[in-house]
Amino acid sequence: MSSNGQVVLLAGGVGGARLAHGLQAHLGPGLTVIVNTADDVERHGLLVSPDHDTVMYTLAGIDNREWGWGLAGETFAAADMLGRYGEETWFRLGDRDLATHIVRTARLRRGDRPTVIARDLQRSLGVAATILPMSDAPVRTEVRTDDGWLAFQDYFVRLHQEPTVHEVRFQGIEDASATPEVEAAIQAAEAIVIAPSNPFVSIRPILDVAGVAAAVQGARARRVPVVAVSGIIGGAALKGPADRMLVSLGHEASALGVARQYVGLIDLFVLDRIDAALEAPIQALGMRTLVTDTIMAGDPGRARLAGEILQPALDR
Ligand code: FO1
Repeated sequence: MSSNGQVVLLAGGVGGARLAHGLQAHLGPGLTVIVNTADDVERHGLLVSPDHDTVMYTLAGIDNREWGWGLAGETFAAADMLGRYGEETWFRLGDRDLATHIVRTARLRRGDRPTVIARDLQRSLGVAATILPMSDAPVRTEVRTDDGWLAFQDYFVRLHQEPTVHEVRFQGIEDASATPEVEAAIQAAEAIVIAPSNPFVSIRPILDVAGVAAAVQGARARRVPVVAVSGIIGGAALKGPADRMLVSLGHEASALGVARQYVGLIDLFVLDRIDAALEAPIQALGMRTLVTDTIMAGDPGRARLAGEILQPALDR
């Protein structure tokens, strides 16, 4: 495995952050994470960028491993005070996390680009890899439920992912384009990895940003391997609603159902040993397979899976 390789990871929150952490252990600054920003939300006048921040805190080693979001040892004194003022606090912003949103929002108001602000936040926390927002333009995921269209965090946090999702749309996607940094990272990549994140609400918005899917296809044309990792194991998502979304959006809740979302885009699909029986039908979609233990237990588990993915991807 090459340790100098430039690798790009397309990622959402928790699953993406764990794999990013494992990849960073091998690649250090050779890793660039292109992160979903369609989960972003305004709370109390501040812009919160959950997937970016989950990846950033994880790569800085200060993430809250119990929750899968936010900071270790976090407190909520400010949220409690906001509640006393009658503010809605179902989306809980921790005291230390608030500092990130205050700096981000103040700099946005001064006219700085989200990509530059994100890079400066990461540098302040000593993150070795680079985390790039998928676009500098605002994109917001909405899901259609029996009660109509809902903003993503209303569905995800306020309603605990309970409503059935019939449709997904990305407000603002028509005006979003890949930044020069995103294009340059994909151009320089020796391998592109799609994290075990939700294909519909974490990976799709990244691919739908103008220029991203085309850049990935351009990389494939240069024989750069594109690898996706299944976030569905034994028919269930490790975290989040991906398994239920697969079904309600008309697909199969399995690694095969995930692989079908990436037909024509990837060369290698990584699935769990539990799903080994799906290897042949996945190969029939026109992709190679790697069957391994995809559950990333602790730091060693993250680095192990990352190493197993990098081996076939970089040793061509
Ligand atoms: N998730 C929750 O389940 N409850 C919360 O109160 C919550 C607050 C929150 C604050 C900042 C942040 O960056 C993330 C936060 N998340 C919370 C997680 C977030 O909703 C998810 O990570 C996603 O957007 C799905 O990837």
